[in-house]
Amino acid sequence: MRRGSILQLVVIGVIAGAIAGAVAYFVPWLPKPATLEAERIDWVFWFVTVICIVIFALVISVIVYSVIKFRVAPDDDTDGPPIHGHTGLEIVWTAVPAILVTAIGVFSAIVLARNDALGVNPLRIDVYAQQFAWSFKYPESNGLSATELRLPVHRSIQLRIHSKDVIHSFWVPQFGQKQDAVPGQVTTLHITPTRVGRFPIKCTELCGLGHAFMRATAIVMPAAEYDAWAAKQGQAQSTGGADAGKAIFASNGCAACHTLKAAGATGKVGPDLDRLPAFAKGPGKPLDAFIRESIVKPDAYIEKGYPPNVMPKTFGSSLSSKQLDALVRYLVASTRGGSA
Ligand code: HEC
Ligand SMILES: [Cu+2]
Repeated sequence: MRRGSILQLVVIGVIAGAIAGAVAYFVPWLPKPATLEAERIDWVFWFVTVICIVIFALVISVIVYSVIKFRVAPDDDTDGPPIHGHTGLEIVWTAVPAILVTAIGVFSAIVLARNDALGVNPLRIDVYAQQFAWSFKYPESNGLSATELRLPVHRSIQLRIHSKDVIHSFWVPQFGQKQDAVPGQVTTLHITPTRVGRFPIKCTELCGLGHAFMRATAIVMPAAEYDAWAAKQGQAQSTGGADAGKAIFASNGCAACHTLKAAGATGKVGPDLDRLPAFAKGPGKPLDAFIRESIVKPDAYIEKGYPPNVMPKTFGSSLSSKQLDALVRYLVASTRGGSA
């Protein structure tokens, strides 16, 4: 082959590689990682991407060069010369991909093994998925329950994922991994958050009509702040006193949908809870029994003018019976006071 032809091949290849490289690098295909595990996964992506770009450049240069160089004249109807295989070339194009694919496999296996390895003193948190809401329980903080996932930064965390009904999937794009929530089985996901911030939690397995709304928020906090929060909330929720109900109300998202003066809540999606004593007359139940049923089985009685299937059905399982007692007591006390 002439030196001029090789130079042309190289120039075409470099241009194709530069364009593909720019598309890979400058388009924000993936969110900025927020865990060590996501950073490692990003390295795997880059390793594979670079290999692909090199091969792409090689193929494009040969194609473009051939299309230009070996183009037949419009009136040329003759057959091309008969060509037999080229053993050397065949060995190369079999061996090189075999090596590359093996390298990708080894790289991925190393990343998987390291990502799954729990660090020292891992924090274990239970994640509950249920049509169509997430809830979280912190066994190390007195069974503290919440509807936002608070996490300390730079700590090895094992999420134990449960489903109460159908298959869901836990996904925080910035954490880089998805994990199915399978009924009757506990799946795990290991993460080590690397930066403080708020990240969306999405269900990424079509699980029914409300699937698109099955969202929650992960909040990565400085370690000291997390410890303070967990200690305070865990303590408050487990005392069973007046503060317990208030703390449970605050950390389980009730305020987003309900108005309750005592809690400073102004949500408008569901009924105004300050009017619970009047609402209880609807089904004709004692106030505490009515409140308990409304929380555990929201669809047992639907308040007129409010939508069914909106209030999460998870509280019956995500709150311990002690927490539920405290919450009911709190609502009874604060609404009786307000309406008397
Ligand atoms: C996503 C919005 C949402 C959240 C979060 C939510 N609720 Fe509700 N809630 C509703 C809606 C809508 C209704 C009315 C439909 C019904 O009766 O099920 C309702 C009904 C109720 C009722 C019965 C009121 C009545 O008059 O029938 C109670 C009590 C209640 N919620 C308490 C709570 C508590 C306590 C929490 C937090 C642990 C909570 N809710 C969280 C939306 C929500
Ligand atoms: Cu789901």
